[in-house]
Amino acid sequence: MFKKILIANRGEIALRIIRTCKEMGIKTVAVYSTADRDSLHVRFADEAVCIGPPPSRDSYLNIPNIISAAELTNADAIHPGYGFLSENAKFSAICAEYGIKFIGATADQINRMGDKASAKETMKKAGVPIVPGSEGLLTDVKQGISIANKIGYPIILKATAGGGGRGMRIVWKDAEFENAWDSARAESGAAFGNDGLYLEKYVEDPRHIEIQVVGDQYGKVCHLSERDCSIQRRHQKLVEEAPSPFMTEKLRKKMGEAAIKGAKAVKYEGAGTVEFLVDKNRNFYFMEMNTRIQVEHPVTEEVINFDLIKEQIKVAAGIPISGKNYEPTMHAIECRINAEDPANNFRPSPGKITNFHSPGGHGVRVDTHVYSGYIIPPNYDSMIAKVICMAQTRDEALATMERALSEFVIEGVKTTIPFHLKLLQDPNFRAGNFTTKFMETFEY
Ligand code: MV4
Repeated sequence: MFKKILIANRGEIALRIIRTCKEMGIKTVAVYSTADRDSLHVRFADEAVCIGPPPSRDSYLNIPNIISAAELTNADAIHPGYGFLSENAKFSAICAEYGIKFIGATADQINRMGDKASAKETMKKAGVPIVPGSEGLLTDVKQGISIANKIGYPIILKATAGGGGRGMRIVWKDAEFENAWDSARAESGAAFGNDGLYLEKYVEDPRHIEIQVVGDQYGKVCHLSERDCSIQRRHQKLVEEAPSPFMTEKLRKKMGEAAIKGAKAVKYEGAGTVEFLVDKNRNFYFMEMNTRIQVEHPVTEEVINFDLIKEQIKVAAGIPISGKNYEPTMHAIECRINAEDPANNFRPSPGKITNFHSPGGHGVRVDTHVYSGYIIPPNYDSMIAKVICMAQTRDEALATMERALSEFVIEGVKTTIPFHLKLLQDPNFRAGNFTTKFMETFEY
């Protein structure tokens, strides 16, 4: 087992990782930018190294500084958390080169899943259902229009280097194709330095349901059931839950098996997530595979009573998994609390938290790094807490969430708590009746 892990991240996920390391008897090294001097991850870790000024590219994305910090402190592994360097193939490769275990995917696995068109081909070959579309990248408008007519409109153009919705265009008819093509190409070229596009049938009004998987170093892969992440705004998830209110036992078995097949095809090692689109008839299609721990991992932890960070560390250390799959025995919902003003288009609201009282009690978990007096820097993501409520049924978990959010006091900055309280009143949300389009019409 590792003796010392460097956490190449900040905020709540850095704390989350430190907590599990402590329970496992592993020493921890925090890295921090000068904006995060007073952060809890710095205080909770056994050691801390400053890696640069506030901008991410100079600190949390600064590979030489992070590797130096690991060398200096003799860390034998690096946990990248989510975001930042967690899906950076170059960083994964450099860690390997320096004999530091990267607690995440190998450079090869990251590259194979990072290019969306080739990830889709890999999944297709493995027998995972995919949305009908172009085979690989499109060469020109003419070919695109021809394929669109074969599969039928509406279609969606996607950037192969994309994800998170950038470089995506929905096209309804031939006449719109060329404009969509030009703007998607320009957008993806500017955003990713890669303007490769592919095309697929547009699935109207789908749900976003993802399967958590874990693979070990010996080719074994299991699934740990699903999360429903359909409540999103501009490709930012707001609420996640497990199990999905749309799930059936039969569908979980099929999606779980598909996710395992896909992960095995790339000899996946570690914790990963296979994202699917699910249509109203419960047809499901591979969308993307994330090769990292995700923000919403706690909902899975709560419904199967399982520490996913501990599992990541164990498989990285070469411990084999049992191979059994997990079924949810509880219901869990997570509300992301962002320092944003929901009344003003979710505009970021950094600054000093003047008063803070965290909810608690039965069935309530709060993952956060903030406290009364904490100053939210403007440089990073605006998520300041995750409230995860769990109970035996969805209705009870919703009631617990309502109670927990109404207990939560955060003063000095605007937060998304009022938005969540309103969402909890919505009859369709309460009924589990929602798709990825929900936020387009929800009034708050
Ligand atoms: C789609 C789709 C409908 N049909 N693909 C959005 C992010 C990117 N990862 C893939 N996305 C979508 N791909 C087909 N063929 C609809 C979306 C989509 C979406 C997916 C999941 C969650 C929220 C979404 C919001 C808008 C569009």
